[in-house]
Amino acid sequence: MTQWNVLIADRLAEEGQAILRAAARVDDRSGLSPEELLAVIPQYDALIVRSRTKVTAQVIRAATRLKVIGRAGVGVDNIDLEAARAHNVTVVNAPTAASIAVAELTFGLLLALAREIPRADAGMKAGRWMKKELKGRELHGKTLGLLGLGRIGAEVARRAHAFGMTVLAYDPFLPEEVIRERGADPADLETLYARADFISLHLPLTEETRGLIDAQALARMKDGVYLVCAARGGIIDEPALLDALNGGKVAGAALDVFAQEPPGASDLVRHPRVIATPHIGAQTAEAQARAARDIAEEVLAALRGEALRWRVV
Ligand code: 9EZ
Repeated sequence: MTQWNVLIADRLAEEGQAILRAAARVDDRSGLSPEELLAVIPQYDALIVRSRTKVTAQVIRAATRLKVIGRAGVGVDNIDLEAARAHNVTVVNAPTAASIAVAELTFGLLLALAREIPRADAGMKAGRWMKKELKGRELHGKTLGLLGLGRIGAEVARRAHAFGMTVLAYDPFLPEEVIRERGADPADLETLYARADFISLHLPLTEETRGLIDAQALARMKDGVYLVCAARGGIIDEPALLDALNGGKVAGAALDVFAQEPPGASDLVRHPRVIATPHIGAQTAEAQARAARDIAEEVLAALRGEALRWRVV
């Protein structure tokens, strides 16, 4: 009986490695260089990566035994999908593993904005008691506008209800009844911008959504709106957001993702009313373990020729 050889090219949580080892020969070579990958890839039936390893057309051409590439997470922009298709290599990902982690970070950012928790802490660490300067706002009674109501947006909506918020959602890919089932009132973009006190983005970056939050969109929002983005860099036009912060239209913004990552100490990141985090949405022990488990199961299913939950190619 021939055994499958599986190459793990980026750090994968132990939960996933155990599932793979029960069914295949597994080499954990996380951190290997592009040259090393090219040299060893001909031996493998399956390749598992996160976002670090670039799976180029050259790698796929050299991969004469390769049947499946698994991405332990959502984004597959580090994999040449055209080359995979041309060489009959299946590509699978683990798109749902981080939904709770991202929804919880979103709430952390909403609360951090409303109560200025980072500024309060920075003051304390500098020996200052900023009590009088720290008058926040409550989420209770406010309207949260969600752009995108997929798995993450729906989890955010549930949590918003627990905080006593009214939840509006715009998602052109969902029927109104599904938006209602997920706990939000359907709204068109204009209405959402006009009514929301807090706006959070939960949509993918596509040709249609790149720069969706531009100067025009910002101008339609309420004065003093708070923005949260833990979705993808590039959805927000960052220079337009900086102008809207400086002009007083936007009261505060919390950003986990950036058009360029890392963004460095940009004017936006350093802005006193911006809270910035280094793309930590999926960075929980639980989400990483779930992504590893999901991708291990999906890659084995592909090797066995079974039905796939998350085929990309
Ligand atoms: C676009 C979207 C949501 C959206 C949601 C999904 C591809 N796509 N685009 C604009 N799944 C809100 C505003």
